[in-house]
Parts: sequence; C-alpha cells; structure tokens
Amino acid sequence: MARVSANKMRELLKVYFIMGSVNCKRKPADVLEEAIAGGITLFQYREKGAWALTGEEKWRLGKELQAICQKHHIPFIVNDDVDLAIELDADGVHIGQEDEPADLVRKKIGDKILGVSAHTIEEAQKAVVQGADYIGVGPIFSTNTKEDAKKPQGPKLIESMRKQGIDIPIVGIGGINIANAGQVIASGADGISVISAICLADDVKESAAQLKKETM
Ligand code: TZP
Ligand code: MG
Repeated sequence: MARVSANKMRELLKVYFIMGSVNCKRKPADVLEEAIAGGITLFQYREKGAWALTGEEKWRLGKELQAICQKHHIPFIVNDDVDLAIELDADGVHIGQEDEPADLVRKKIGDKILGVSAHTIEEAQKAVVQGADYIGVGPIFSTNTKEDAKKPQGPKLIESMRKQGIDIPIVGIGGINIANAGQVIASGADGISVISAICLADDVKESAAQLKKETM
C-alpha cells in the first residue's frame, strides 16, 4: 500500500465523523450506521474523556465500529492510541500536539493515514515536514464536547494558513454545524469534522446528509 494521495485525502475529509461511546446517547454502532447512510466520508474512533472505555472494552468497541466501516468502505481512523491503531490494523491514526511526535508515529504506521492537530502556522508547517497526510485545525467555533479545548479561532485561522502557503489537506474542527459549515469550507478547508452535530442530532442520517451538502 502506498501513502494516500492529497487529492484522495481531500475527498475523504469532506464529512469526517468523530465519535466514541462517551459522545453517544444511543448505541455507537447504530449511530455510526446511520451516519454512514447519511454520507459521511471518514470515521475516527475517539474513546476519550471521563467515562471512556479502556483496555479490552475499548478494543472491542473499536473492533465493532471498524467492522461497520469496512462493510461500507469508510476508512477507520483511531484517535491518539497508535498501538491500538496498529493492533486493529486501522486505516490511520490521528494525534495531537501533546502526543508522540508525528515523525515517530509515521515510522511506526508506515503508509497508514496520519492526521495531526495544528493550532498555529508553525505547528502546521511542522506536521507537513513530519509526514502528516492532513491536519485538523481548531477549535474553529466554541465547543462543549472537548473539555480542554483551546480558545475558538474562527475560520480565519484556516484562511491565514492557506494564505501562507500551507497546502496540505485541512479539516476544520470544533463547534461545526449545518449553519456554519459553509464558512469553514469557504475559508479553505477541504472538509469539516464533527462530533455533536451528528452524534446528538435527532436524525443522525439527515444531519450527516445536510452537512455533506454544505461541503459540495
Ligand atoms: N478537537 C478540537 S474541538 C473538538 C476536538 C476533538 C471537539 C469537536 O466536537 P464538536 O461537538 O463537533 O464541537
Ligand atoms: Mg490527542
């Protein structure tokens, strides 16, 4: 397998759904099935927070959600846990600035997809050099989902990254919903990543479908 191309990555980032058991009011597998039916393009298993599963339970839910993704040909990315990503033979891993350095993670995962969170131009440039396939930029808007989220940056941060020549695939994150997704794309992002706008929607499938329309 070769590294994912930038163009393919841009397509995959359009509607990037992130979720773990903590984010769901219903069975995670049902939420994921409905989100896929609505047209999500990429999925990240993010089992994080005070009530998150650990150990074998974390592995088991990952395995279940991965199987759903495989059935529908949606790439399955693991947040933070590089070892779990390798154990499950996931399609990729997403790491933050406080995790292992991206170049070391790249060595461990070979050609799997590597996403890195970046909050500044410098972090974005470094991620590119260290072998990221895409960067996640945010929080764009204020969010209640991530307890330790930084101050919202607005779509302007992505706009200024683009202006300064950062051309790696970018996905915006944080507080993104149907009403503001268009602004994120207009700022130069290739896609949007969301937790609550899909996870907590009354109609998960419809919400995913509407978000997708905003990225077209
Ligand atoms: N990283 C920055 S903001 C955020 C993460 C994981 C949470 C996004 O959740 P929501 O519900 O889409 O605002
Ligand atoms: Mg992290």
